[in-house]
Amino acid sequence: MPANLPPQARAAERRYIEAKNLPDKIKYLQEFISTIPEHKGNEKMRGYLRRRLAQLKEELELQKKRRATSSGGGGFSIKKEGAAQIVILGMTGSGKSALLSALTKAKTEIGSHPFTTKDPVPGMMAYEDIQFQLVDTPAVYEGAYCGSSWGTQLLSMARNADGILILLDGADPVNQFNVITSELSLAGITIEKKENKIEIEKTNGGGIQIACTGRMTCKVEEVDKILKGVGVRNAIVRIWGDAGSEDIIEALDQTKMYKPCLTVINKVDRYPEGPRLFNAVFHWDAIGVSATSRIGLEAVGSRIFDSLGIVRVYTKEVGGEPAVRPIIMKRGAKVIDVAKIVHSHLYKNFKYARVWGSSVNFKGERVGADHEIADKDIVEIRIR
Ligand SMILES: Nc1nc2c(ncn2[C@@H]2O[C@H](COP(=O)(O)OP(=O)(O)O)[C@@H](O)[C@H]2O)c(=O)[nH]1
Ligand SMILES: [Mg+2]
Repeated sequence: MPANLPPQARAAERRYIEAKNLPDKIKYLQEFISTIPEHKGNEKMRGYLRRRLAQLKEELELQKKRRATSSGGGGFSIKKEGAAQIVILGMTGSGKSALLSALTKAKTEIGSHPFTTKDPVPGMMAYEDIQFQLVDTPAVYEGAYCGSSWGTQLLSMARNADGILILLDGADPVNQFNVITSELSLAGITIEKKENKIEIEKTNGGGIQIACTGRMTCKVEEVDKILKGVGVRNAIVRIWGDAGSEDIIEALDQTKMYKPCLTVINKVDRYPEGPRLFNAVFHWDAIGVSATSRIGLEAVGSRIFDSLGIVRVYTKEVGGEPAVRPIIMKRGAKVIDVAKIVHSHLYKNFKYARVWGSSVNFKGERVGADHEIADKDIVEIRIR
């Protein structure tokens, strides 16, 4: 492992990680690679960085193309409505349009010939007391990320969405999942929540502390150097599973965008073994449905809700009834975050809150600003 990178490589690495735009990222990554001494111990690192460089270059091309096409108008854009916008991604014939029809009132064409759907079509799907906006789209195809037609627009729509629903044909779920996730990856989108693997929490002192549940494939001093290189002197680095220096750099490099994702395997009426085929290959959560035979559809709403990592909060005034419509917040949000969203006055003068729901032990329990709310909590904020 590159334990002894020369200072100019460290400096280039730092500029690379801190770069705010793609051309700079590419420039500094090239510089970084060229300053890493060529010996055997560095090969894995260089290999990883070269692949990353190729990806960044492709992304830049994509951006240029997008700009060129958007000036001519005609880019896909669907105004967001409801609690979240979920873009349905799938290959042609997987049943995207059939799924939208089954779950919403939207009118969309279901075809027996490929590429029936030419433009995105939104529809609202009710889940308990909220609604999700599902968007039916033209098919993903191999090479979509650099495609000249709708491919790039489709993937940029996925970037803008709150979540993705990957729809796989039960006849061929493994191959389709591979194609779709690799197109997403090439377009800079990841559906794996990386924060779960490595978390870097800056602290005020104590140096660099590492907590790793697996095996470190590089020396602790190496992690130390990488972090110091980007100006982080004190931090707790939590790592789930095995990790090496490449993973640390990747964790610091935020150019890949995470999107919550629900994977759905369609046509279980005809291919009941689809989910089993899929699960034999991927350790990845997926549900089986049939859009046309209406099998398994009741699970879709709650699974979308779970994958988004959101909670519903109902605010309440003293002596009043809870609001009918919930506020949608990120899981992990605290009472003070609710106050901030509702009104700056409540936030500035926050004293305590009373909470009804599963996050407290008894109804109307008094809690402080840092109390973490749970889904369906009712919150009454008291001010000074
Ligand atoms: N057997 C079966 N066929 C389905 C199902 N869902 C869709 N289809 C059929 O698959 C074909 C393609 O569906 P469509 O919704 O147009 O696919 P899209 O290209 O992904 O929008 C149509 O002939 C549908 O009737 C399903 O759950 N079971
Ligand atoms: Mg369609």
